[in-house]
Amino acid sequence: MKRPLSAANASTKLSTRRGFLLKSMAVGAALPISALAPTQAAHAIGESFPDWMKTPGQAVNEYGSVARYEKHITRVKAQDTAQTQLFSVWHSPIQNQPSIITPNGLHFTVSHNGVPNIDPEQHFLKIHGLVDKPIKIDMNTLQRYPMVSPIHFLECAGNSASNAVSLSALDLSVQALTGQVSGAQYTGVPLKYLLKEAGVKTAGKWVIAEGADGGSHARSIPLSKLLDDAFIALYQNGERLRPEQGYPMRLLIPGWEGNANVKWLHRLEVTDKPAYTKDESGLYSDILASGKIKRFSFHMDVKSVITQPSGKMQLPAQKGFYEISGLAWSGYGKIKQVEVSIDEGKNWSIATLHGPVLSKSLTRFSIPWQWDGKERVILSRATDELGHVQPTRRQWREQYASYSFNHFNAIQAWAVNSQGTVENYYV
Ligand SMILES: Nc1nc2c(c(=O)[nH]1)N[C@H]1C(S)=C(S)[C@@H](COP(=O)(O)O)O[C@H]1N2
Ligand SMILES: [Mo]
Repeated sequence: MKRPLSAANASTKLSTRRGFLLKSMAVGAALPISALAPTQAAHAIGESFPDWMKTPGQAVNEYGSVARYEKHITRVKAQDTAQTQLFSVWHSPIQNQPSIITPNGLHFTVSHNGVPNIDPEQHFLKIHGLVDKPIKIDMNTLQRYPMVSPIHFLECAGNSASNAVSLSALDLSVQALTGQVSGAQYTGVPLKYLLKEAGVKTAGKWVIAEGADGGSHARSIPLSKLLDDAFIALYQNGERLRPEQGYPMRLLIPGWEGNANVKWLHRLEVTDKPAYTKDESGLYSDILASGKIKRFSFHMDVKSVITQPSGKMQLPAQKGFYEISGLAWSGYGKIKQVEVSIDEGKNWSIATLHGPVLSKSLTRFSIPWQWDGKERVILSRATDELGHVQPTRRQWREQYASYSFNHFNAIQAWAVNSQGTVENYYV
């Protein structure tokens, strides 16, 4: 990452992309060794050959795994939640994710009653209630329906909760603070096909979705959303859902809070009103500043976070070139713009969005930065295609009771001190 930088060049401003490209081209042109074959090049620079160039490699396994040098990149358990084997919350290492897709083994996960071990041969999906013809579908039959394959983010409503309620900014990594979000390409059956087959009666307005885990996790979803873009996911990133993600099937409700995306789905009951289940009237509801409770807050709001550099990181040099990069998403649609500030929000520059920029999906952004070695507070602010803009932490907290923690989407600030240490910071 480090690039040569003369003192005269040092600037507190974000450097222009063009300037950066010109500089890196000049560096490349000065390396004639790139023109030589690898073995000749090793001789030319006086290096001996490492073992792997002199011995045969290993055999391939049936199912691949990450390189042994990358095994330290893992999910971590949430630090701010009382956890048991049953209620468990694990965060994705988003600081190591330079992409809109999270590898399946690193997807964040929240389970309220452990991970059930479901035999797909014995698993059915029932659709009943206010329908003309109740249906019961087994996995083999479900596989024969037409499927869609969109890319979406999934985020727990409680993501970043400690930034919402902790009065001082906790010195934690972006993974610990905001790792309850992941991105994946799902493949599954649109719910409109199944609901049409069952024939929803005119009185039907809501659907109660229930999981087959021991606690029967259940949520009420407006019928209109299920007929719009919701689907039953069977695959995630090209393989069958992992047990933690709801194998053999889960509800996928694009852009809506994680909790409504019922895993291990086994029952959809069409009703005329919501059921007010435990999860929609307790833990996952928002308490307003007035003390009133919002009944439903399904959408995940527009949000972004700089993942490089981010909390607990140490910049490798005292000053010089860095690329600031991160992820943005909105439960309402596409990300339109991400702005980055390196002076605590006084000035903002527009970051590059790296495509594909998809609706209700993670979107990667980046911007080059010439760090002058002085203390800096860096922030990112996302805007979605409907014009929603990330609020400041103060603006966010004004809406809610001081102890309300769900749906926190305020601007995340990182303080970079003159030693290059990066820390969580409130603006
Ligand atoms: N059946 C069932 N579905 C569930 C849950 C659960 O405990 N049981 N947890 C919910 C919560 S709180 C979230 S944030 C998402 C997490 O999905 P993931 O584990 O695939 O990331 O699943 C939701 N669906
Ligand atoms: Mo959640």
